[in-house]
Amino acid sequence: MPDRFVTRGFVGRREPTGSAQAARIPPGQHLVRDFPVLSAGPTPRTPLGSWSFKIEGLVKEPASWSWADFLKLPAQDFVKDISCVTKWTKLDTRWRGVSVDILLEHVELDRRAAFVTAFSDGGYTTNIPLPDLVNGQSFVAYEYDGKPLAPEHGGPARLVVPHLYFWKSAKWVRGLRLMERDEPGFWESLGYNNHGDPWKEERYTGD
Ligand SMILES: Nc1nc2c(c(=O)[nH]1)N[C@H]1C(S)=C(S)[C@@H](COP(=O)(O)O)O[C@H]1N2
Ligand SMILES: [Mo]
Repeated sequence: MPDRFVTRGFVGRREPTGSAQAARIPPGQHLVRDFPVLSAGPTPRTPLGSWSFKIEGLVKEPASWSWADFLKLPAQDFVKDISCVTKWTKLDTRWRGVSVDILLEHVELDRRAAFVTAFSDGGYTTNIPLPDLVNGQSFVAYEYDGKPLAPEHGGPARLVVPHLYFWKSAKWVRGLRLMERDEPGFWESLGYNNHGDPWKEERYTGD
């Protein structure tokens, strides 16, 4: 980072680190430029040939895609800011993947469906209210920064729910289960907040 060796006053056209950027950092968070890895266990390595993505639970018929079928779904590029409850925020992360809206078009939701549990290889789960996943708010990503998503960051595919703390963005995600009631996932059972909005600092149970 050569910028560090230049007196700030002389870096004329550099993007100001002042108000515009600061306004994008949720309370209690600090900016990082690297991409930390936070995994509760070992990185699972499911061969793509046995990978699938499922939508199950309160749907008329479950949906399931193989890796090859998943790649045929309409994909989009997303540029999003992400915030981890351990207090780092990273701006303008670049992803490619499939909007959860597109995935849900393939199922008929039961009218009782109100919450979602995302489930992953390795047994990780996280719970998210259905309204927080729809209308362009979340996607299943398989590329990061123009390259296949690295295994330590959740590759081959991970959920990304950028407006909630990053523990809601399940790495190695294998499906979404529609449910009537909210059911705490892995971190939520260990004292983290059921919802996790960084702008409201919903870090722990009871925040
Ligand atoms: N399957 C799975 N997903 C996970 C985790 C995990 O341990 N296992 N950690 C969560 C947490 S706490 C964070 S902050 C982010 C970290 O993602 P990263 O390692 O790509 O930065 O992934 C989330 N998703
Ligand atoms: Mo985290």
